[in-house]
Amino acid sequence: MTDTPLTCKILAVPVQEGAGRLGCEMGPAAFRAAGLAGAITELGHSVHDLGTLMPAQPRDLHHPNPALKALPEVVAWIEALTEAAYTASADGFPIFVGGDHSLAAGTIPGLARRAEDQGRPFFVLWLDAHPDFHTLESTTSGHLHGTPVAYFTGLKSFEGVFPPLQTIVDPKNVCMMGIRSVDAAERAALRDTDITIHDMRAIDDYGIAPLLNAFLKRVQDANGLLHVSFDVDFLDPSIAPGVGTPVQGGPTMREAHLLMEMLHESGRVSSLDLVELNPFLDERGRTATLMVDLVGSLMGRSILDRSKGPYQ
Ligand code: Z70
Ligand code: MN
Ligand code: MN
Ligand code: MN
Repeated sequence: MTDTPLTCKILAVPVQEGAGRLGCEMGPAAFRAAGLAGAITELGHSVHDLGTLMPAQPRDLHHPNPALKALPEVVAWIEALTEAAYTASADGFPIFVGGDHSLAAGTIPGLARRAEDQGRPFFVLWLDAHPDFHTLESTTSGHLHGTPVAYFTGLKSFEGVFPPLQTIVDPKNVCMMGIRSVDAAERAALRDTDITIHDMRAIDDYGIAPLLNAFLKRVQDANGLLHVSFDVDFLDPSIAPGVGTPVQGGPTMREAHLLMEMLHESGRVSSLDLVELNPFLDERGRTATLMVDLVGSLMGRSILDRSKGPYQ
């Protein structure tokens, strides 16, 4: 258990070109309005606002898959994000506030490169209804937010199109939870990876806690750094309606808080993506407010004082 105060560095990333619906670019504003910074400082941490990222200059890019949407624009965001994530992770605890999930195609390679510099194994916890494991060839929607995991785990499809990866994330170090919407091509491709995938079936069968504990033990044993990539559509849409691609049958508020509390207690989390909040589709800010509450749990809020350990 760690209660060391953190220096959180919040970077706003209003990318929405990777998603099929407009509105994610308002994500950072909604997180701000819902009190993200205050929820963190209230717990004794400090917050540095890194402001709003701008994408690089889009270049002419072509790919044989005609379905691909906004390829030059998304690649321009990824270029800027990779650099920004690398720089921001030199010290402190970076929080990347999106924006759609194509953001993770920039943050994760930048963070992985930093971890490699520091000689630390790098792990990713992917919280999402979707595995986002399409290649540039396999996506039929063409929405690039459906591709980041295939890219940062080093699939060849992206070579010469997305920025070259300085550090590939070992698929064995990636754990997905909450998965319940998988396209046929993703399902086939996931059979051939070493990614740990806990779909909703597994969560129903075993519960969040033992599945997460097993992964956290691996991170602990390796003295690893852990990045959490939190897609809001991980949550059940009955509690989190403000997303572009809601999928029924997701984790409850209680499961999500438990998960965040356990992550806090592990002391292993070193960076965070908050993505796919779509304030256009939210109901009176309830999704943004819930997400801020969940960040509070990740940052150390607990119902009772647990400093003497659990269940004393
Ligand atoms: C679908 C596609 C997706 C996030 C939706 C959905 C992908 N597999 N990713 N929301 N974050 O369009 O490729
Ligand atoms: Mn989509
Ligand atoms: Mn996603
Ligand atoms: Mn998703």
